[in-house]
Amino acid sequence: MRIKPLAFALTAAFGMTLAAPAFAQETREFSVSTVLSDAFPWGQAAEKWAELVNERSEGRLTLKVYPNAQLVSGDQTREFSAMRSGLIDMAVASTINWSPQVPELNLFSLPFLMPDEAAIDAITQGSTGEKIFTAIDKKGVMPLAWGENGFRELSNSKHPIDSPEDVQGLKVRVVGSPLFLDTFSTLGANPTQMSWADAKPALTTGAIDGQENPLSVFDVARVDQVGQSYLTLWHYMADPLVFGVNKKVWKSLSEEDQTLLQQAAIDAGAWEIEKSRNELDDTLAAIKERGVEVTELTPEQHQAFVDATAEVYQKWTPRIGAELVAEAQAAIAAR
Ligand code: X2X
Repeated sequence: MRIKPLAFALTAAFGMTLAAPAFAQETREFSVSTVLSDAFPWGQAAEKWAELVNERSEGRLTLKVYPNAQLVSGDQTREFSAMRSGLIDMAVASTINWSPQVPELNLFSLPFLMPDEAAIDAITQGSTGEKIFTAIDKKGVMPLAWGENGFRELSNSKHPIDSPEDVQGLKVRVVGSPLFLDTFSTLGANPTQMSWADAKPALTTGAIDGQENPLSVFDVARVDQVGQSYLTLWHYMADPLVFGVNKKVWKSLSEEDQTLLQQAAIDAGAWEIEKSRNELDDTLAAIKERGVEVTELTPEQHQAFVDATAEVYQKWTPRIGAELVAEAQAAIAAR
């Protein structure tokens, strides 16, 4: 965070009598961390936030976006800690990357909890979402709004996947909390945890066989070019994005600027969610066009994956909070 003494310089130059209220306010710049750049919807969400804040504050507040998790040297699961300690002012972050520090965020990673977009909204836009924000707040970061990375689909370099048996023995890259290791181990895969920065090189060398990410990430990062020829649309989970602010930074803002910052985050998040959902069909068409073999599951095939991963709930429901999980399930059922 930098405070530019512009107001004082101008005041001095023009004399005290010309010190209009606009000049009396300092200009400030804040860092915003993201994992993906503005080539992806995720980075675009952060840039939109920056643009709205700059416009609405008439240039007083500047958000500078640092993509590729560079503020934590690519180690995306350290982002939350870095935000809490003040190394990072703000972030647009995946629930996956913050889940090691905020157990409640593992809710979204429970396999096959959310069947569709309305189910995501039923959680984030309702009382469950509020409770999750309270949990983030208690852990030391001020959450402001939701965005979306998207439903994560499974790709690999070996063969088409339409049953749990097909996943057996595959080396799959995952990130986040150990929940992901459990999901893939339960399916008989060989999951290995690594950052996104390390994933593409590992796919290129064949050190790993597969990965899971939203279609937009698969498409823009050209994951097909590193041998990922098979893609299964299993929608096993979706990671929302959270717009968040370091607590000290938040408290240093006037009430008006807090409102401005939060409203801009809400607007940027809503804009990005709509945009990324609208782009899905075209993205899938582009992926198919490039020769990727895309597998869609029949209801029976889908159910086989649901059954095969059911035990993840037994282990993780107590860690996430039984009440929270039940509330989310009820909200989804009532959507
Ligand atoms: O690392 C990933 O897979 C990514 C880019 O989707 C996240 O940051 C969760």
